[in-house]
Amino acid sequence: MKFSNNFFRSVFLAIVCATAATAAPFLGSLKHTTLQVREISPDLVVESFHPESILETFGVNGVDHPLSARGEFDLKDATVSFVQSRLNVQPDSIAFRTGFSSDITQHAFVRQQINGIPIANAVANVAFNKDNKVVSFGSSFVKPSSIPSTVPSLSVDDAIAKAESALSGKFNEHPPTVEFVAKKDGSLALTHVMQIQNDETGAWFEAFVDAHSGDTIQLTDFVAKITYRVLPITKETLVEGFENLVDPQNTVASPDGWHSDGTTTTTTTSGNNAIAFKGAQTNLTSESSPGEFIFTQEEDQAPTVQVNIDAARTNAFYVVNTIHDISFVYGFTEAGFNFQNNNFGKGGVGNDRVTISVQDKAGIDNADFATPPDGQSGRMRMFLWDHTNPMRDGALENDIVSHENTHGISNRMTGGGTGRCLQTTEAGGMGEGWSDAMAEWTEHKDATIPDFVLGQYVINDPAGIRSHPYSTSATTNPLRYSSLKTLAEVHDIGEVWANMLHNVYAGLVGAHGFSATAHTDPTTTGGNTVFLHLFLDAFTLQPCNPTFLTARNAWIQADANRFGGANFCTLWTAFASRGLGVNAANHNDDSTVPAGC
Ligand SMILES: [Ca+2]
Ligand SMILES: [Ca+2]
Ligand SMILES: [Ca+2]
Ligand SMILES: [Zn+2]
Repeated sequence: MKFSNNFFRSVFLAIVCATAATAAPFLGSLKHTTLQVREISPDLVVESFHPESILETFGVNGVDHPLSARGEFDLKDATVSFVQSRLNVQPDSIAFRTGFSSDITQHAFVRQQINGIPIANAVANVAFNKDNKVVSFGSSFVKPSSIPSTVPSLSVDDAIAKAESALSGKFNEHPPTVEFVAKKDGSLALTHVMQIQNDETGAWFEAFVDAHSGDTIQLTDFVAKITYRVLPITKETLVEGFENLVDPQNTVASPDGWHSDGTTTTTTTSGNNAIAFKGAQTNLTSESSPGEFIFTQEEDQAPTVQVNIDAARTNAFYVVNTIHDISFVYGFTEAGFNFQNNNFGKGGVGNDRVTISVQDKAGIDNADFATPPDGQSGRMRMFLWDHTNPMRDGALENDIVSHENTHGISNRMTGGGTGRCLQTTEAGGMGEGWSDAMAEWTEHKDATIPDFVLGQYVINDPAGIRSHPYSTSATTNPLRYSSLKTLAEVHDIGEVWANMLHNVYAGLVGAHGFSATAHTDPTTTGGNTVFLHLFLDAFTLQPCNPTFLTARNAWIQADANRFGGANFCTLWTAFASRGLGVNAANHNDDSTVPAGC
């Protein structure tokens, strides 16, 4: 069987462009897709490099791997042999990291290694269908131009001290590792890798300190923030109305409910999937009466009066648990790197429920979510918003809570639980887009496709906090793929992606109608059900640090895997309608759909 030589082409391209960057401005689209620039201080700008990732997809039937003729299928052996043959690399340069099976596919995540030391930003992911055929292959493997000594000149303690000083934070005791980092110039650096946090600012980095020079050369930023536009305050009230919901938990996803980890049962906003608190994690909301968390928000009172704090903790706890249960039945499971303390023996790493800090004092007019690797809690912080008097609480706008929570899903599912794979500007931008799109998904009530506005309650403005509503009208929302030429900020890029997904959603609901029970029943057939399946399935297929192009291709392949390609033309038509057609590239629009669509 013949294999294409995409690997060397992509490495070659990356090196050529890196060299060209010294003489001419870095090609705009590559800057978006391979770099993350963090200005830590006037003296320290860290330009983290992520080798260009490729995604190959193999349609409904998939392709063989070199061990296909064997009777027995072994995920690890099959993956290593496939990657080896595809990239023409030695088997000892491929380290199997983790794998799991969804209801329709099997997934493996590997990393490139040299002398047994992994290259942090050179990874690959392979998906197999139920017939054990390869259906997709993502890779950011590199061909290094030089390799430093594998014996650190600098001790790990010295490296930690340097990172603490450079990043104005403290080492958080998470065990450090030694890993290579592939750099923009094609060389490798040997690094000590450790997590540095600053409790005051909320910063939470994974720092890669060169084990020879002591410089901080690469960062993983675990924190994703929501941002806002400043708009005139209006008088309109947008509270949509509280309801008393009885037993909203889905016991398929949360077998012991929301207040038990199987051993300990609470009567507070603390459980297996999440803990909602204010200040210290001991400051929880307790039941108002046995079996009830009924706290009626006093809109005219400050958010900081007791009943409003309780309403905020209760609502945030409810939303995060609901998102847990929805995403669980669509594939964000224990083995799929989700957030739970007890994994009930079903794989993955536990002890990582979402911590929800309401009315967190670290910020204002914002919220954020930090996604460290599987096994460390996702950290959600909700702030107050001061556009109104009294101030408003982000924990009471479900859009905001859902948006933040979805950062945890996209960051965990892309790349197999490392939290390292939505770091480039373009991938981080899509991260914002997925978060808005998930918030929108949860709010649909029927087959109509109203324009969606995010965050109108917190700023008391029907226009919300984004530049445009998400809309099927190109007049209401003119954003297209080519908008990325002029957008550099992750939330702005996210709006382009979220608007495309709004149109994908509209196409699917137009084709299949709406399932009212899609939140709990993934076997329903409505377009909203189809959408959420593809939404989550595509995370696991796409490569580390995807682009709009590879993310789109992951959706197409996800549809091939789950629905036999039934939505091929619906998906292409929607993406192409916003410039992401067959020939789109380098942030140039194309509206072409495949032949036959
Ligand atoms: Ca977990
Ligand atoms: Ca809304
Ligand atoms: Ca809203
Ligand atoms: Zn965000």
